[in-house]
Amino acid sequence: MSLHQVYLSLGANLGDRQGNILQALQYVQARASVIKVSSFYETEPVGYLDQPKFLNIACALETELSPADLLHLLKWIEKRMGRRESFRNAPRPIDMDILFYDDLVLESPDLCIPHPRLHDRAFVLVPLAEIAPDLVHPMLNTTVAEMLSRVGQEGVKRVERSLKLRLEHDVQQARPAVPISLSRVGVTNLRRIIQISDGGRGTLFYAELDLFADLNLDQAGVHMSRFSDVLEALVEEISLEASPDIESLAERLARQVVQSQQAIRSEVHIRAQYPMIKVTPVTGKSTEELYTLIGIAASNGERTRHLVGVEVNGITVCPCAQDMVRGYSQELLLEEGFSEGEAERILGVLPIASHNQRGRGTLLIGSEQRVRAENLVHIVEASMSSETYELLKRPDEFFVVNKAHRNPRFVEDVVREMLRNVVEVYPDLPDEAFVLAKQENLESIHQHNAFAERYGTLGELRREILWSEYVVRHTTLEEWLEG
Ligand code: PH2
Ligand code: MG
Ligand code: MG
Repeated sequence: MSLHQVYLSLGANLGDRQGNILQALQYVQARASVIKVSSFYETEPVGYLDQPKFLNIACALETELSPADLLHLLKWIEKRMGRRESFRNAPRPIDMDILFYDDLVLESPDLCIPHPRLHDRAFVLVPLAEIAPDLVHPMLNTTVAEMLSRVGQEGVKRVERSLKLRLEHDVQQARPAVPISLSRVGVTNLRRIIQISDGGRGTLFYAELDLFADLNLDQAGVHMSRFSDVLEALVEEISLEASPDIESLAERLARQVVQSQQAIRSEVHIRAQYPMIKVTPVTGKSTEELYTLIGIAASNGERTRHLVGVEVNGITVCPCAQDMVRGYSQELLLEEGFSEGEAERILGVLPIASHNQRGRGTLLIGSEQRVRAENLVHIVEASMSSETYELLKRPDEFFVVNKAHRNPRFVEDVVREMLRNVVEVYPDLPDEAFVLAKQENLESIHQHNAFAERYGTLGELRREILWSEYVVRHTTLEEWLEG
């Protein structure tokens, strides 16, 4: 089915004129795509003069409908919206006229295309020239702009779309009943598709965003719509040029939130679903894994700080249950007549059963220096009993089970492994950098989860791991973001 380019003129002079035109545009989209819509114009009535002023627009459509079917649809909409049969040029809640249909010329008793009076009607030509000045009339061979230059434009006035609303006082700007400042006010769980270039071409990701600003004690509310404004403007900007990484996107947003809210401080959190190709350990098959990429930023207008992080699933094996199984196996071997030494040797060689769980590790790093999220994925995976894969052929499955049972780890162990890996892998990061490592295990023998976390500056972590000094104070994420 081919698509036809159609131009319509819409007019209304009864009831809620603007509402009627918008309603008609909504109905027409049941069978056509609206490509362009002109501004709204208030126009003096032409033809039958003793009637209210009109509101007129022009729009461009794409549709598969034939001219007759399109006319049928437009008549249906007019009727659906309460238009009654009346005399020619009578006032009406909505009038929808076909101006052009491709470059078709058609003269039939109930439909003429192009519209026979369009070339001398300013209320048609002014809006049409706004969206299609170079369109050529297939019979007259002149452009819309040329036709417009030959008619008087008086009686056609561009108007802003508006509602009969009195926006006298701004409720958000009013004084609150309880004059106390708030630490964070904003929107959470805002869902968007974001674009990250990551070195190469831009890739689209599904993301959830939280945006906050602080609020001073003499203002009732933040402008919630400004958060979406900021995001919308930035999304438009990054559709031209993707952000290099999730943390710089968070940072750009944080800066713009501070400005638009006239806040002292802002904070932005982004979580995006990030696919990475992994290769299975034994059979070498490629499989796609989804990781959660995290970008966090805070700004006070002058200075901005950001973090990059990941959330990764893996498997952990319980060391404590494994130790009990080991003790039990040793008893069995001794009962079977093996010597203590033989039993030890056997238990040193064979894998030993335990219960295991799906673990979720989080690693965040805050630094001016670029840290790649992909690298953090591998650090977290290496810190659990074993990484996992979406696709596992049988030998791969055995690899995972065996690896996990040879690396039994509690949540505490996993967090400590992550920290040690970060300290040893990033000697080049400064002491002021921030690290947060967290592990949550979905226990298989309980309904509850096990949890462990450590946060602090890299300097604090180094003092403990490298110099064995006990650091009592752990710098929190909030403190680090404050700077
Ligand atoms: N429509 C008419 C007749 N006169 N005048 C204005 N200003 N706007 C219209 O849409 C209009 C008109 C017949 O459809
Ligand atoms: Mg008409
Ligand atoms: Mg009509």
